[in-house]
Amino acid sequence: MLKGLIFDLDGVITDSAVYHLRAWNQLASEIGIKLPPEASDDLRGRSRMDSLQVILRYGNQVGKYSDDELAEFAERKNTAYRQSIKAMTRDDVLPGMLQLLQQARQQGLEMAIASASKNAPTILHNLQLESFFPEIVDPDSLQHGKPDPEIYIAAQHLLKLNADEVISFEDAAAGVTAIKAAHQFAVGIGDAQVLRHADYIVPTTAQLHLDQLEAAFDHQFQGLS
Ligand code: B16
Ligand code: MG
Repeated sequence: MLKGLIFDLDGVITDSAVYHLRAWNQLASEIGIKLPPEASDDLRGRSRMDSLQVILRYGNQVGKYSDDELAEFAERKNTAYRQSIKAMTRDDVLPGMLQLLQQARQQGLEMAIASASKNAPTILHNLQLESFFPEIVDPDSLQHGKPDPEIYIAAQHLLKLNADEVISFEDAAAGVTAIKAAHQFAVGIGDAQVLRHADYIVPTTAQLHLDQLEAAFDHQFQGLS
């Protein structure tokens, strides 16, 4: 039986993924790397330092910099990113998400955030969504980033639920892999090919409807029993 929903933040609740990409592109060009279009899917959902390694790989620069230099690059990107998210408001919640959250709350479903972003609390504050999410996984408490399942298992434990009692939402292939490795029901939002391992895929958040999600979840659950 469905008892909880676990949400990724960037690309699911709001489109801060575009701000991440813009800030990474800026940093990449400053160190002489031109990112190809497919980098945008590779960067989604990865932790800050993992993202930096993805960028260095694209520029054949892995191993070129000291830890201090890497930390300075990450800090530079984060400063640019934080500047972009300052102007976010309730209007930046993606279509359909507020209704989904309100309906879920009315039905008594537990909700948590499983975001790799250390900026998640700031974004939730700017979007005025803090009251929906008493439980947010602290990414600093984790050993491994997505696609490792750790963050989704941690969110499920915060909600005190079992894997077969939650639906988790992702826009990133790495995130869907993480959800499936946690044995949870995965909803992918975005490109059907990129997110093909999800249990249920929609092109945008506007196509998310709680009744349909519950029907798909129940169908899969019955199929297993
Ligand atoms: P920060 P999510 C992820 O958030 C982003 O998708 C990813 O692009 C970013 O690098 C990561 O957070 C870390 O974010 O630099 O703000 O700590 O999709 O897991 O909500
Ligand atoms: Mg995401």
